[in-house]
Amino acid sequence: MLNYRKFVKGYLFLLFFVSIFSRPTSAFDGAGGIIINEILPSPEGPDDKEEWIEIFNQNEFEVVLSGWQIKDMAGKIKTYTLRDKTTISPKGFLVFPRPETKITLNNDGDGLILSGPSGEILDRVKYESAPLGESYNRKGAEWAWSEVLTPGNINVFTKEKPKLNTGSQEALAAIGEHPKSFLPLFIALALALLSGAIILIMKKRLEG
Ligand SMILES: [Ca+2]
Ligand SMILES: [Ca+2]
Repeated sequence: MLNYRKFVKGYLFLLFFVSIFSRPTSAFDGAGGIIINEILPSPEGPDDKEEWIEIFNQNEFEVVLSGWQIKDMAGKIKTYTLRDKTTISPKGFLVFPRPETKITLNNDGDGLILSGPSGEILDRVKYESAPLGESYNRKGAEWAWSEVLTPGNINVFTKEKPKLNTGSQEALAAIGEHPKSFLPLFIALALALLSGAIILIMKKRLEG
């Protein structure tokens, strides 16, 4: 015979965990969902004037980016700190031109790291060589070069098969956004199963 009290205890324990893990994330709590979305390392014109970096806010809320940083990975490494109180609107874009960031995107391979105010890495991208006049675009979990440049707008792709960058995919997996989104689902499922079991047991007890 299953112990009814044990089940109730377990149920309350689970509720406790749900209350901890399913707290809504605010703009200042981890600040996930800001991604490097498109970069232009090798523009048709002069690199030192026409390179740019686009970031995108996947959230449904505005995020304040005070103290956030963008840093490149190769050659002369430069860290750009976003201006204090910089905001990015819900589902909005921000484009940082090279004259502002002073970050050089090397045409023969480089990368970018986006980090939050505490230095936590929130996104990164790497590329091996940049085709002239093409931007590197995020396409879901993948990245692809595109002849259509869309600074400040939704990315557009002109090529059928994207050149995959496994490095950036690994980095994406490490960001931790996905496990976070699966956890509440898993807990909800566990709760549903447990609730079902409790109802069955109570029903049996009532019948008995
Ligand atoms: Ca360049
Ligand atoms: Ca874009």
